[in-house]
Amino acid sequence: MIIWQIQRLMNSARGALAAPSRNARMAVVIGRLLGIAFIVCFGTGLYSHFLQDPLPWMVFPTRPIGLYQLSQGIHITTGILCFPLIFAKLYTVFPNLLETPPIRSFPHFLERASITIFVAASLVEITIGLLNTYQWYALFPFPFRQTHYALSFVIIGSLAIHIAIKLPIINQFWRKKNSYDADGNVRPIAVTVAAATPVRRDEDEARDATGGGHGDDTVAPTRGITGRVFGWIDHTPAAPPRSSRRAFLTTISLAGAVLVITTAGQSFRVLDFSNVFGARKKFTGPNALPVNRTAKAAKVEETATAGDWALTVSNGTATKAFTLAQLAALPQYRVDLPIACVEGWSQMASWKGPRLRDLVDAVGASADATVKATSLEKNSSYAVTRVGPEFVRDELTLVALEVNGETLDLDHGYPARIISPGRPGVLQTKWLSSLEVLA
Ligand SMILES: Nc1nc2c(c(=O)[nH]1)N[C@H]1C(S)=C(S)[C@@H](COP(=O)(O)O)O[C@H]1N2
Ligand SMILES: [Mo]
Repeated sequence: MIIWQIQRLMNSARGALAAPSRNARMAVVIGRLLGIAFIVCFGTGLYSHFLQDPLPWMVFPTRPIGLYQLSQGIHITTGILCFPLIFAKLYTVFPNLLETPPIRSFPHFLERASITIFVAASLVEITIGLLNTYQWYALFPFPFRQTHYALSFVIIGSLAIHIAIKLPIINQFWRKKNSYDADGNVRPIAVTVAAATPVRRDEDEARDATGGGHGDDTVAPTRGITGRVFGWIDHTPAAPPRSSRRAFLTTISLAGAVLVITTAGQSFRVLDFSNVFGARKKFTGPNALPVNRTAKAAKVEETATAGDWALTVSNGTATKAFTLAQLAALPQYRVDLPIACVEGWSQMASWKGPRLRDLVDAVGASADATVKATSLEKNSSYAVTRVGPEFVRDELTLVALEVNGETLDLDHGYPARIISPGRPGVLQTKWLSSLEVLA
């Protein structure tokens, strides 16, 4: 029968793909790491998302000042680490793609569908995330943040289904001592549920071919083609060399370490020296600070340097305009706060200027007022931000006029910009034009 022939072909392909690191224990070991990475990315991603798109009742911590910087640094670094982990995991389970028959039952269909969605969504997610750190937004024709956010739920949902389905295998191979026999061979999968489709061995097929009778259909697990109930085929060849399993893990760890060492310096200062692939390099740029969007790109060169620039501060009908000289004549504060970009790079800087709360109090803002900050920049999603009361009232939130002991460079938001603790860089509006107190 043609089906059996295809099946035999697939089986021999699986046999050919067998490798010491392609076994259930390895899948669980890598899967655990990947699971942790996904959950960390999901949590830090949600935090970043809601800071930018808060639900009405949300209030955010303003201390420690580096909280967002840390959270986003972890988000990006863990996301980058997902690349070697996902490829390792795919390598480990790859022969299972050739499983035959492709779909045996409804649960089996669910299992394969959820894995397909999970793998596809994950690869898209980490790829667009990585491209985003290099600001290659133009490469994809959909809004980055909304897509990245929506996909994360697809991933977490299909991950939950995947884990639920694989629980018996995860459980069996969770601990090292349950995973190997005395010789260091990976134990076969314990098939605990009667198979919906009887497991057939090659001998059975051979007998079929020669017209022989059927053997016992309920076969005890044997290495090579068993464990079908939950879709796992153990691809370990007869004597799996422990050393090559170790070599596999070492390779992945090395790949991960190299990626982290060469990129995480954009987020973590200790690794600044080895940051060669990170999208940003610390302490480069005007005022010894990287620039995310230049004044030229934002088309504010003229308006920001106009002699009649003034910051309009309003609360209903009460309006005051502050010239640069008037802003500089207010009580000045110096604060150390990081710019922490959603794209992962961050840098500490020393800012100076009046407090935001002093400015809005001059027009009678209430203690729980939200402030809308508007930039001179037009037609940009970064041009307007809402500053929640926890940030407006914070003594560290400034309308900065200086950074690192110098007048703000035009590219850093001259004449004035918002700087506040614990918020993403994208909300630290540059080239301020007005502050409006919202009721
Ligand atoms: N008006 C305006 N403000 C802006 C931006 C912008 O494009 N336009 N970019 C934001 C982003 S994404 C970041 S990370 C910070 C970077 O500040 P810097 O360029 O001074 O380092 O500014 C923020 N403020
Ligand atoms: Mo940013």
